[in-house]
Amino acid sequence: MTKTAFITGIAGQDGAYLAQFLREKGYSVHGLVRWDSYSDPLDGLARLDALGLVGEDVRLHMGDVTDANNLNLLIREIRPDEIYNLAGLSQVQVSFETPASTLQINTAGTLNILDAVRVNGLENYTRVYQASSSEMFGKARAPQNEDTKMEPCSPYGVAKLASYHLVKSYRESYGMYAANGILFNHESPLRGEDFVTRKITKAVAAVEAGSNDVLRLGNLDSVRDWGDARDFVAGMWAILQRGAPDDYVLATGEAHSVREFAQAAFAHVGISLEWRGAGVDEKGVEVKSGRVLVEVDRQLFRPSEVHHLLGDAAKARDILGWAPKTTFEGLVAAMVNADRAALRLDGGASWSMAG
Ligand code: F7E
Repeated sequence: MTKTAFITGIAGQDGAYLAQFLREKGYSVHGLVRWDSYSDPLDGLARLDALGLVGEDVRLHMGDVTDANNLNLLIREIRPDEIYNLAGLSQVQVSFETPASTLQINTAGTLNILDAVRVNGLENYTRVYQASSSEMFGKARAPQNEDTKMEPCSPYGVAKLASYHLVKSYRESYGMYAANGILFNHESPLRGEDFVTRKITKAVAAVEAGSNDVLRLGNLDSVRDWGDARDFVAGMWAILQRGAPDDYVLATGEAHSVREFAQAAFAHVGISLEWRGAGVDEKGVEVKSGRVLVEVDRQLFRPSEVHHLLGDAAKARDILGWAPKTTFEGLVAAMVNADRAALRLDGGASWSMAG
């Protein structure tokens, strides 16, 4: 029988790849899209478009996770077998500037979904996946797994941690199949340009094409466990296929600094970088020409930073049989190559270092 999935945040990186993955598995896919994605479909739905998911492939519904009534009616109408709650404010830096709306979207939004399932009497029918995040670990020592004490240090991390507990609470109180995927950073060519990986790969492609701009970054020492979003959406699905709900870390188990990511991305286009100076005066310099390609910008530092994220996904490997396929080098290469191709397509006309 055809299964039905409902994805909130379907217009985002993970939503688009998950929709593609589920369509390939024969699911009927419904997605929640905010009005601004609808009103500017060229921009808002660009990722679904890029994956060829148009027309009949996904049924899009206008709405918002903060609108409980809207969600309630949609979930009653769709009666999904599986809900993937991927909607949310995903930029940690922005969450410091808009903490109240971050909690509204990333916590109350989750509550609205869980409650819509409950009040519609679907608690024994609909399975709920919650996009929890490694940002919840905050200051906790690496490596982190499901048993690590969580010490979030951003409004984003706090909001996600509250949602994580709501999921556990609904699972225990109402017997719902509700599960957390605690995902470490996962990237792709569809990543937004304000995340550090995509900002770097876009800049590298531009430098190769002749741009004279300097790439300005914040904390180069920050260490992240970066995986490929396409591997991770398969893990989200696997989390909902077990006999009983549980929470799982998804991560690659390999960590690199922002500095290393930038170095690897430039190396991919044949530019060898060396680092000179320290702190805010540190610069990434092209070995061959002595030209400065990377500078540190104090404005891009966060009020409080998660310094070292490195995931231990042994539980997902042992129980779900999940393991990422893409290597760090493979991810960097895929992202740089996609940005090179995009630049060739638009002739470099719309490129800018901003973001
Ligand atoms: O930052 C540093 C920055 O914004 C990574 C989201 O998907 O993963 C993501 O959150 C690191 C941070 O991702 C720049 O300070 C340096 O230490 O790419 P990011 P994130 O904050 O780790 C988690 C798991 C999520 O759940 C989130 O939704 O890079 N960094 N220079 C910079 N970061 C940005 N954005 N821009 C810079 O110029």
